[in-house]
Amino acid sequence: MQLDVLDQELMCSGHVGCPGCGATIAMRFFLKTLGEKTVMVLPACCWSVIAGPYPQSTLKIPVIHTAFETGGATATGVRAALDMLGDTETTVVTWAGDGGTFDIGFQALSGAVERNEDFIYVCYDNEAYMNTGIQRSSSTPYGAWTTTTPGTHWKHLRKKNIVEALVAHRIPYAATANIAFPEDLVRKARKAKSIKGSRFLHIFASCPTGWRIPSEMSIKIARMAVQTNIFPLYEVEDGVRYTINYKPREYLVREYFKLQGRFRHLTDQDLDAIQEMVNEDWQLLLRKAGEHA
Ligand SMILES: Cc1ncc(C[n+]2csc(CCOP(=O)(O)OP(=O)(O)O)c2C)c(N)n1
Ligand code: SF4
Repeated sequence: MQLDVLDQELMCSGHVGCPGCGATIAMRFFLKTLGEKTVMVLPACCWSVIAGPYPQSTLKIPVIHTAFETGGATATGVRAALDMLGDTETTVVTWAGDGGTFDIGFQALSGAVERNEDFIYVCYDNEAYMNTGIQRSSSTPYGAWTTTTPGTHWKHLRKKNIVEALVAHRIPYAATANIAFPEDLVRKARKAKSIKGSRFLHIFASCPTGWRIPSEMSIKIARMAVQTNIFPLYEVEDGVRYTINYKPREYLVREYFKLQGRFRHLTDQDLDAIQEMVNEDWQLLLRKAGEHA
């Protein structure tokens, strides 16, 4: 399939992300789709650094660097200011990591979407607080090593289901996307842009540095997250209408886990337990979408 995106690049070369950084790939596709009439709010995260030091910027759109916990509130203010100016064309976007979304920015995000503020919130999910040295977040998956879940204290809790938390607010549009499925990502970014009110995109973005993987494995591993049902591709409209966008061919989760240093310590028994959790979550999603296994 040919990728139907604009030829324009709104992200220049020369960014300072690590080689193979999924967060940079996500940004490139997203901005190509959104276009130049976009204002981006960036709470503290890797992207605060990737974009480059002021006055330089790898992004050819206006960017507001803001405090870690304020992504939802800052976007609300930017939208209100644009409305005062009579600007109805510009799209306001918050672009935040999982720490800034699942944990520390959740209050501002929840408040903003409960008011159905008119903006797109994108969480690029690398499954830990990477910018400050790989600390565990509530997005870190069961089984993962991080610097705050070291040795035998690897994370023994499941990843928070952030899309379901947003769906509970009954926002007009919530969806998952993945850097290894660019056509799907572009379609969802375009759809989000066309809708008014609060929209949420949860983009799976591999992090070679924090996941202890070679940079050239970034896309393969992101693809496997979908193929194993660890990160299903789906969308939810108005908090009720579920559509599953991709039906995987039952790869085993251990194939995904064994490629990553952050899961190296897991035993066969641990992997069996994780497989059961993934199967359970998939069955639940099928039921919500009104589908059968
Ligand atoms: C209130 C507050 N606490 C802590 C920090 C330090 N800090 C800056 S970026 C960051 C990690 C961000 O993690 P995440 O949102 O997952 O994005 P990532 O770095 O993984 O891209 C932290 C802890 C901060 N800037 N503000
Ligand atoms: S630490 Fe991870 S998310 Fe941050 S720039 Fe490097 S690869 Fe990207």
